[in-house]
Amino acid sequence: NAMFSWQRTAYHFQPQKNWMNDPDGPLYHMGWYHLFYQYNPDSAVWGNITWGHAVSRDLIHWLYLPFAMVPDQWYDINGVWTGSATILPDGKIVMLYTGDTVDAVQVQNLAYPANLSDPLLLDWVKYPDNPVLIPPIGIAIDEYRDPTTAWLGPDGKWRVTIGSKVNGAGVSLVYKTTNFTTYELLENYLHEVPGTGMWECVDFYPVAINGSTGLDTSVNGPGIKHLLKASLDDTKVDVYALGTYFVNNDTWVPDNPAEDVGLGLKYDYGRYYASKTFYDPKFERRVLWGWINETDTEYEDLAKGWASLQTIPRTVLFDNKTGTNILQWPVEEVESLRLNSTDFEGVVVKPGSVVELNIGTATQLDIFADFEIESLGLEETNEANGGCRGGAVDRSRLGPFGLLVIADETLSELTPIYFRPTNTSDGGLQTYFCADERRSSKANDVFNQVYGSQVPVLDDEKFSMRLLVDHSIVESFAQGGRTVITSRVYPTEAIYGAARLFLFNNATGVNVKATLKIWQLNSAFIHPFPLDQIDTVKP
Ligand code: DQQ
Repeated sequence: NAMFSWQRTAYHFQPQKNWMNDPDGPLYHMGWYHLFYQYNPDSAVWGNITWGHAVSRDLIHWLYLPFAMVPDQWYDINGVWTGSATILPDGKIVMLYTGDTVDAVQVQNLAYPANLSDPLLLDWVKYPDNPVLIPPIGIAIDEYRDPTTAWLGPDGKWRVTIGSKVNGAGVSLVYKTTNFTTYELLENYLHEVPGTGMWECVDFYPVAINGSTGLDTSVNGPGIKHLLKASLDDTKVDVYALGTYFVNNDTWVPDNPAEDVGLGLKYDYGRYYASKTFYDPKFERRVLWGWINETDTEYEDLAKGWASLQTIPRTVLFDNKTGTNILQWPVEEVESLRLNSTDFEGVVVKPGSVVELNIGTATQLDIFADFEIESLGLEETNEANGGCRGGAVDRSRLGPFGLLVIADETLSELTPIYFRPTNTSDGGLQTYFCADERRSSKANDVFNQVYGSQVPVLDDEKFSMRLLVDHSIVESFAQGGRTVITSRVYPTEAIYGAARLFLFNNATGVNVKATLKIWQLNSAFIHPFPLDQIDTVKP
């Protein structure tokens, strides 16, 4: 539908048409990255869930393949739901996924590639004795889904964890297996957090405390923390915590109980859900996929004929400067889209002003921006930090300041991405990183709010952000990826050649000095695989 064509993106993964949700079973095999995804072949709203399938050499350019799995068995006829891949030491691939049965019971099923020597993994076989797991006693039949990638314990047995809910608490059940067809349920949960509700799409993996590489899922030992992530069904956010995994009884304990899973950090403070990581052996990194859900209405999604996107994949590393969070960063391959760049050195933005950055078209950008604040010598005020809530117009002594993206010349539409620091009583700073989407669209049936959270800014650091702008999406990374916000916006004026980029400073007591490097980004190649060439693909 041409009416909404400007809302399609140029380098984010999305199907040609219809509905997509969670990323499923991402993996690397014989030179190709595989992405499967929850897909409705028939409509732009959720339903008939099938596994879409696409492959890429570089995580940026994609080729759509025929569906990997469709709902065609009694144990998944209501949907081939979310699952994860495990690569065994001998190279075999095991896919575990949730099926919604003919009676709407959530069960876990096993599938594997028909031909492991096919780089495209075109054909998938469902294990004839599926399901391999059914809801155990005490677990509701509709609260038992999304098996993780398995990891190998010191006893030679694999572990898989599956999210659920018990008495309002989010829990993660643990099973042991040697063959992926028969399983033993452990007495303990991997972890449980009261009041957090149903845990969907649990993810569990090690991160190195010191080191710049990611770890394969079974790696354990000294110098390693484990990250536990859950997607909270009640509030539709992806929450995580870092902690210690005790192999003796397969339990996990958070470093800081006050910041336990669901009580502390989010992967992303914007529109983002049902994420999943995989280990990429090619570049020894852990790569995170996440689903960007819509904030317009179903009616509009049906009218435009499609809904939802995936983020640019992100590498995940432990932040050893703060010791309390991970760093997320767009995979390096996105840089292959870079065209010409423009530098701005020390642009001064006075209190209450806006400065246009003349870069031409501003719809496909990779922006690096550093900000320093210069006090105007006004009296210190001891103002409370309202955080992001008041939006970009909520003026205080030190902020907000940042960028106005996907804005039109008259600023009738704009999305401010900004920092809002406040002095603390001990003389330090507390900084929020925010995205104010309330003026991002003139369309009146779009759900708009201010998103964001605190971000640690260390003493020797400038305020720094990186933004990936792609027509109707902004992925914003503060301080090297400590705090991340994905914005899904629906401009009606700030489209194509009319989109502009500005600096703004709404602080009352500081000048802001901004230094930027901005690349125009090319579009990615995302097309159906040429089917006449499918049989000739070499690794
Ligand atoms: N989406 C899948 C479920 C999962 C949910 C169904 C999360 O397996 O729990 O499409 O978005």
